[in-house]
Amino acid sequence: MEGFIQYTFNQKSEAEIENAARTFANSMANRRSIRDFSDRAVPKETIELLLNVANNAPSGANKQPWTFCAVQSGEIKKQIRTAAQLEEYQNYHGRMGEEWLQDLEPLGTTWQKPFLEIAPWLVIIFKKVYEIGSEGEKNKNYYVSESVGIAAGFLITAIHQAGLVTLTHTPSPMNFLQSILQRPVNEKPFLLLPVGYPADGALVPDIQKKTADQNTIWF
Ligand code: IYR
Repeated sequence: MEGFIQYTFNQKSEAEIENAARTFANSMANRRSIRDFSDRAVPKETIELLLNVANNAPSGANKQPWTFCAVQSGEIKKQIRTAAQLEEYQNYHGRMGEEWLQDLEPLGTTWQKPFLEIAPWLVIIFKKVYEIGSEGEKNKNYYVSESVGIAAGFLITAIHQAGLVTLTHTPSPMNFLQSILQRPVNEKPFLLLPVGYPADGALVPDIQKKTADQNTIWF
């Protein structure tokens, strides 16, 4: 059929599939959001490979409505930390409200974000609300937040599988990322992921997740 090619399906046995699913589920159950980073370097090539995973995510009409900014520059990381902390200070001192602050208490978060300078890489994902064509015209993207959310999930998974750690950080509001990283008007900041190694002895909150069966209804 014109415009189609054969899919190369890697056929496994049922036992292999169950094994692979179990191994992967166990590995992913070990993933944690890390806020205490080491400054140990991660090669650019590794970040490139991880971004390849995210970039191959499915997206509405295959438009890939995202831009990844991979920041290693100490100068830019410092600018991002300063701007993020200015916003977060406001969040933690009134903007979030009591209920929100209480919900965050078990996570031990504060307005201070040292990981924005310490982590060797910051990956900032922008969503492209629309495309700007070669004549400056607006072209449509579809299901933009869903698509970019899926790509972000791929990236978080890839980071963990590679043996590195990250944090889904959403400084709020995060328009400052658009100006610091000089992104055009059709791109809006979506998520910031510091990527690297945990600090020696890094702690994570002792919190539990509901089990999948608590969140699943079978029909
Ligand atoms: N953006 C703030 C607050 C925050 C909000 C949620 I929802 C979290 O799960 C964690 C933090 C911050 O980054 O501290």
